[in-house]
Amino acid sequence: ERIGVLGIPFSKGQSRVGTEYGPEVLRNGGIVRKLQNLGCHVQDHGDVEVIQVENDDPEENAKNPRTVGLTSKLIADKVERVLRSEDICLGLGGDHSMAIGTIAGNARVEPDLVVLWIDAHADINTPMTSDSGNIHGMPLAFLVRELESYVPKLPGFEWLSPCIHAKDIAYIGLRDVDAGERKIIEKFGITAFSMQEVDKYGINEVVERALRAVDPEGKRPIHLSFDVDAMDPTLTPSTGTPVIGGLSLRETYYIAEEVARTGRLSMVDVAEVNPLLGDEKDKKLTVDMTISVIQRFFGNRRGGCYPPGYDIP
Ligand code: DIR
Ligand code: MN
Ligand code: MN
Ligand code: MN
Repeated sequence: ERIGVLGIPFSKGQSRVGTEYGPEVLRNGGIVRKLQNLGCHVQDHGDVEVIQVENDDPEENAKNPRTVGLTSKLIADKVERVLRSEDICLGLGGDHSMAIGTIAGNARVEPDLVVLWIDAHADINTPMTSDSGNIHGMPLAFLVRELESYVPKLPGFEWLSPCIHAKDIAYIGLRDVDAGERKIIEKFGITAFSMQEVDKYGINEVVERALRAVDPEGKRPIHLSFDVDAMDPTLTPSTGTPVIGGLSLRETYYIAEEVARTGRLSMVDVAEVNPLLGDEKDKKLTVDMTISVIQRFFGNRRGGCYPPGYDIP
């Protein structure tokens, strides 16, 4: 399997410094070598160029709109390029506004993709429903066709048109959802498994239902967007908006192993690692946990695995 790794050193979709160092700490943690050890053919495509627009005043309450919008276009172009030559793109963020570009770029290559969004948050605020004005809480609103009339064209976003349907999205891990987001989920019938449903049905049932809801026939490409705050903050403390009561390591591994097993992953986003938050121990734990989950998405199974072609020596 050919994996293209792409760094997205970006933080302007939210207000804390640090997520721009996500790609660096994940690379330093050995992510490329660890994927190679699984037998994957890994090509590191370096970092996307990020843009910083001067005097980027808020528009319709959204902060840094030009910076986020124009950087998202560069991300989309680069993701498209990577996916034309590789089987899967691994996008190392970066705050979660990165998904505007990664999903837009992926959809150019895989127009029939579905989105699995693993997050404590729904990230589907429109600029008007958002309290924070942070665009990392809005990426899906810019991408969903049914929301087009609810979302103003922000400066920097002229290039973007919505590319997915509300019914193509499934959430797992939600536990901090704003009122406007909840209304959107219900009004447009978005599949959403909060921690309440994870507790009620168990992670195995939740993953199966999520996959079946977006793709009953099991043949569409999967864009997996993983916000590390989906996991419990005891596991990934170095992140900007931790929420207690999150996914356990085993639940997260289960999601990753099952999604890998479909063989239909086209892109994995890894968002919101912020190595400047917490102490050294928090940072190391967050990076270690994140890398261990990424490996599960690319074939590392708890039951054991070996590279293609391997036999008993
Ligand atoms: C909140 C928090 N819903 C917002 N969102 C976060 O700012 O829109 N997303 N933290 O990851
Ligand atoms: Mn989140
Ligand atoms: Mn569709
Ligand atoms: Mn998020």
